[in-house]
Amino acid sequence: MGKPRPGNLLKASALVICGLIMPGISAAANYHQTPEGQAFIRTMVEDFGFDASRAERLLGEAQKKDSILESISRPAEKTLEWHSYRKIFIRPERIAQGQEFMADHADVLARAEQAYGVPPEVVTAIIGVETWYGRYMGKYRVLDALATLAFDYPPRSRFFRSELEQYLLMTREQGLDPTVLMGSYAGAMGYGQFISSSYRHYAVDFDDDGVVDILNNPVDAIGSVANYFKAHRWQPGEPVADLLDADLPPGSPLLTKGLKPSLKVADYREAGLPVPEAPGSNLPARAVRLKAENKHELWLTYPNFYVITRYNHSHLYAMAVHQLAQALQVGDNSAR
Ligand SMILES: [Ca+2]
Repeated sequence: MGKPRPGNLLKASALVICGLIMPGISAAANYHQTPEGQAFIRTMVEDFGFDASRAERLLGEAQKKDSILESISRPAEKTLEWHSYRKIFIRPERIAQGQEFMADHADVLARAEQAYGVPPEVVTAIIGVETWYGRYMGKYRVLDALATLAFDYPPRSRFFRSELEQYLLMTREQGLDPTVLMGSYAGAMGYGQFISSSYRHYAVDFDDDGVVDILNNPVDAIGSVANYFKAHRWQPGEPVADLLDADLPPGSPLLTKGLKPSLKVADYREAGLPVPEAPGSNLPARAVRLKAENKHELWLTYPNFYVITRYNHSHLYAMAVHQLAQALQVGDNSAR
């Protein structure tokens, strides 16, 4: 990302989980022989000290995947209404397996909360939405995904060339083989589906074994997701969102544009909306209207909701994470 955006990738995992994506036709692309590929190799050599023949060999190994180009143009967040999107994520199996994940990793999740201030159910919900708790971390080679998008997808080629560059740097730093790591169609990796730049910026060695491994090591993955949230200003103890027993007409000035809250809780209270007592008047807030089965739901969302959208720039995504986290927490409480 010019700015890191692991969650871009989320879009990928949602579809993978739906079983909509199959790795399809691939072809030797000979990216190392194209002018763009040659320029990329020069950058790796001149700016980052890569060996020219190694950079050339890596790029030459990358395969073009047509299915990746098909997938990137139709992310679930842009094609589904809330009630359909919700069904992908808020379902009994995903809640039950999330509770298992929380029980299996209770100590690590508690340590992550202590270190980064992010509750166990929120970290678990992210990993649950992204990869079904590590069960589906992507079926494409990251090298193929990033090269295909870097060199055969003009609308975002600049971004993906940068991610490919970050990927080669990250694998070098961590001593990982860039030809074997697997990820989503957009190159997102591991339990929390970090893209390369986020891997380099936010992933942490949470078990202190000297390697940052969010693909095979759930301890590093948990610490890394929590660190990402802290870095994007998750506020411990602050609310995420409240469902209001009210509606607003489409086009109301209280339904502000943009994901970032631009009004305050007080503005919604003054407009007569039944906002719960807890959120402070000065807390930034944004009303979000979602299409349920037979009606609309009106939610008041707060800065922590916005933080979830830093993982994937979609309010549907953030609401799915929030509701899954709540479901996990309810189960956790009832088990005590
Ligand atoms: Ca580690």
